[in-house]
Amino acid sequence: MKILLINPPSEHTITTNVPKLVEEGVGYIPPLGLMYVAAYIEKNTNHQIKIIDCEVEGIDYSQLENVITRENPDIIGITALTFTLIDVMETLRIIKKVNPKIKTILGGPHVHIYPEETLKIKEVDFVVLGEGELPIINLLENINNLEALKNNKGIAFRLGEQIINNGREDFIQNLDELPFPARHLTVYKKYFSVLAKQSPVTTMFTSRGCPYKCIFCDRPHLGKMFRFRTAANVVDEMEKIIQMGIPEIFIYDDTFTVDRQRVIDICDEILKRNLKISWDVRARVNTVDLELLKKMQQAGCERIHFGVEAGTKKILEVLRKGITLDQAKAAFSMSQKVGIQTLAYFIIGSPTETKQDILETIKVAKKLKPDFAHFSIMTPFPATDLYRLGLENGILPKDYWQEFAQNPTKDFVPMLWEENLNREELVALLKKAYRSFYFRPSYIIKRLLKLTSWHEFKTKFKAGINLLFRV
Ligand code: B12
Ligand code: SF4
Repeated sequence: MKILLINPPSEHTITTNVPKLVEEGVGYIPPLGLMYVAAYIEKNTNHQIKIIDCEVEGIDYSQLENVITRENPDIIGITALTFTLIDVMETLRIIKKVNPKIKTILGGPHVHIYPEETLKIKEVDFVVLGEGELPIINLLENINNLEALKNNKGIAFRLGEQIINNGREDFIQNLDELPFPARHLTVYKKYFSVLAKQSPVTTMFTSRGCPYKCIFCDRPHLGKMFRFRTAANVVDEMEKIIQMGIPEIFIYDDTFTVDRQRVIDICDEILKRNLKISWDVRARVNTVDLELLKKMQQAGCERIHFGVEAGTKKILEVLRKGITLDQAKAAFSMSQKVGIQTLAYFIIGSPTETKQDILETIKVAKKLKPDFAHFSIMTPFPATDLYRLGLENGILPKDYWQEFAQNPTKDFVPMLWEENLNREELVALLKKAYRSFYFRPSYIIKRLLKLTSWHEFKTKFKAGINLLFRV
């Protein structure tokens, strides 16, 4: 069979209707989930498989119709985020227009949260819950024999009037058994990011699952249990990436530093093999120390993204972040000391937060002296504790995400947490946060002095101009 995996055009991503001031993902980031699924299919079956990333390949909807007609696949798989559902539906509509016999499979976080709602979309034939690697093989074996799929975990579908859904497959325990993501099936030389020092960039996952309990966060499909790959396996993948001519890696693990010894082992392995590769990670301020950071820097770690979220103890507690401001201070100052760049994330408009609290967050953001700061307005995401809390206490009047999943509309605007401040006030404070962080002469001079290449100057200059015109 011929299988096409599609990352749809990004024309209707649901936003919070808040100006997108600085976007972490300015650039194009590879569709890692699809690359994992593709690699597993390649390894375990003889089916033909191809990935189309409409975003980076510059394919719009009219061109997509031609691509599907030309490729003439039997099956098409798509990743669905709640926020990309409108684009997913547009893609599905085109697929069935080209050939109604093409079987469609959706995977990703959205379908895991809302499987039954997703199966109400008539163009969806199957949804794959949780991690896609194991269920997709069962599904491909029996795609024309629904009776045989009836008892399988991880696959949901319509059978007559009934919806068959046996829940997700057990999590993969030994992540080393997975083949490396199928980068070779993508236009891997075209991925880049404003944050990167070099291009092209790629992404990696060295672990799955985050054990922490932040109230606003949900990664439903990969679970809360931290599962990790061994250092040798991680560094083998890095070697393959270098051989492909890719000099920089974004490690997108939810929290790279959960297990200190594993981080040291990975760094030692990179150093032992003498690999020249730049990488960055997402971590928590309470999981780093000077010795660890030094080791990471020696092994090529360029940047760490830390979620600080708020500048007051009160809000950190409300968010169940499990960090203190002292830990934040220490983490940023140690990173600076060893020469690792930092990016700090902050959220404004959290439960019980006042204007005074937000002004304090802006102050703390400047005091920590990160290289970059990212501010956003609290938007309750589906299936989070925050969303449940809002529904319970009436701050959020109705289950609007479920309604959206059932009946997706282009003009949908997610609610904010307007307990003390309304949308306009929050947007004004968000703009203030960006202005006061980025447009300080001391900050601008520091950044100019840190530029190391023409590529870096060009991408960062473009992002700076963009910001200037938006705030
Ligand atoms: C990297 C990342 C990004 C990158 C790159 C996106 C990309 N092209 O992949 C950037 C920064 C661009 C980004 C942007 C956004 N992101 Co994002 N992102 C992530 C992150 C951190 C990692 C994704 C990843 O690579 N996972 C690793 C792989 C292995 O997992 P996976 O992709 O889920 O795939 C597995 C399964 O889901 C399944 N599967 C997935 N697709 C398919 C398809 C088929 C056919 C099958 C069978 C199986 C299958 O099998 C895969 C292997 O097991 C996740 C959080 C997380 N931990 O997953 C958030 C996450 C996916 N993002 C999220 C959001 C909200 C966004 C934005 C909307 C943010 C915004 N406001 O702009 C945008 C949307 C961009 C877009 N148009 O797609 C949410 C989605 C929540 C939801 N309910 O849908 C997540 C879960 C984070 C969160 N809770 O906040 N993101
Ligand atoms: S915000 Fe980060 S640390 Fe908190 S639960 Fe989510 S992934 Fe884990």
